[in-house]
Amino acid sequence: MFMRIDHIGIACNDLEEKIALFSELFELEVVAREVNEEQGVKEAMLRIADADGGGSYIQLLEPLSPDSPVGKFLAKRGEGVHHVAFGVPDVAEAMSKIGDKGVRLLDERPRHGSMDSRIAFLHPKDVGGMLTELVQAAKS
Ligand code: V0V
Ligand code: CO
Repeated sequence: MFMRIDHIGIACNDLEEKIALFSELFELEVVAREVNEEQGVKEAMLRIADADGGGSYIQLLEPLSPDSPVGKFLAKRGEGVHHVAFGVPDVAEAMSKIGDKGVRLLDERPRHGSMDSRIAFLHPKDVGGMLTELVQAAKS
């Protein structure tokens, strides 16, 4: 299956503080910011690279509430890597192919993601302990 790394999601207590840290350390540019109520996050995308099939990013995530996925993660594990997102050409097709292999899909259908992408999550327990996101980037 064609895949690339679209982004690494990092759980943060303070989004602005971590934007300052990552942009200073690695000279990354913030290319998008969004509040995603459905996912319970306030997030920022910092560009690592551009490519024809879609770029790659660090995604910094601050929870909107303690009972959201990122809020619970922070309470349990503290700040750090929260998920890895694979870029795929067609998220619905990737969901069905991976679902057929017995991996639990956390979404029945694709959801709205950062920068108008379409996203779906796979259960971490079925992917070696890694919360995995599938991303179909918006057409540019
Ligand atoms: C939980 N677990 C993880 C994990 N979160 N393992 C690895 N990475 C993570 N991030 C483990 C946890 O330690 C438990 O293992 C087990 O999975 C079940 O977790 P839980 O605490 O009982 O359950 P919840 O209620 O915390 O749910 C966990 C899941 C939930 C993964 C099901 O967080 C979820 O549905 N996430 C998908 C949505 C999401 O994360 N959205 C925020 C990013 P033990 O202790 O039983 O061994 S939004 C985003 O990326 C956007 C918008 C974008 O990219 O555009
Ligand atoms: Co993400």
